[in-house]
Amino acid sequence: MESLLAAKPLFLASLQSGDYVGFTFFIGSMAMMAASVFFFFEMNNVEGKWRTSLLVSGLITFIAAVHYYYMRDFWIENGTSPTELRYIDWILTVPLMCVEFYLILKAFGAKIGLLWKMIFYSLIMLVAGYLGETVFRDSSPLWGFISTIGYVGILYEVWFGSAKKLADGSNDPVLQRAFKTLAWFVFAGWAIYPIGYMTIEGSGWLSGVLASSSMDLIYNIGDAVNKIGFGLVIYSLAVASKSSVATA
Ligand SMILES: *C/C=C(C)/C=C/C=C(C)/C=C/C1=C(C)CCCC1(C)C
Repeated sequence: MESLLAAKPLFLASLQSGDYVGFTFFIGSMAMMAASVFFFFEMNNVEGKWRTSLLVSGLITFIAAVHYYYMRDFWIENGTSPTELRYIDWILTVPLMCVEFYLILKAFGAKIGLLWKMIFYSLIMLVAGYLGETVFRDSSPLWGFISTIGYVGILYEVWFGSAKKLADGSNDPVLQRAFKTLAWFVFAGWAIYPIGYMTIEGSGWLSGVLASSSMDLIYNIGDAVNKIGFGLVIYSLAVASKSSVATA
């Protein structure tokens, strides 16, 4: 019995004061969990056509909550980046964010091809980023560049491409406002991640300027802003469109 207790890892006890990255892993896992509960429960308070969008918002934060739970422990135990868990999370949640764009534009003629195109760009972005952080660490700028091509593809879709055109053609000011906010999240919110990536020790452009431990701090901030913020925009859209129907 005693040896069993001794073998149990006491992660909570080992969060050191001054471990700010560790703090953000704990805050992140709790915030993602709370956001999921919020989105799941609020599904009942929005009009039928918005329920799937809210469900997807909740799934995004829920998938992140589970990964943060593991990443937290990984960080406490090793003091290094949980790169694999991070990218497994992103490879699930980023395509789901593309699904959000597709869902809100579906009523205005979005085709499934748009969704696949955005998912394809996400895969280029994330696979190249993963390779640059792991196997090809010494040439991380090159892989960061390839990753950025995927990122720019998504940016193009939501700022100038077919997604943008569908939103413009919708004649729905509530949708247009929400779409614009989401497009800003992709432009400014997602741009947080490459900054984290550039802290890769040795080859990263910011290596020596920022400590390499700031990578996880930056990624954690990015995830909180983007996953919870993005979901809240969808939620506001659902609520606003309900009241605009009621007052019409
Ligand atoms: C919830 C997770 C999200 C929204 C993750 C987004 C991740 C990115 C936008 C990552 C982008 C990267 C680049 C554009 C270049 C360097 C490598 C990455 C993968 C950090």
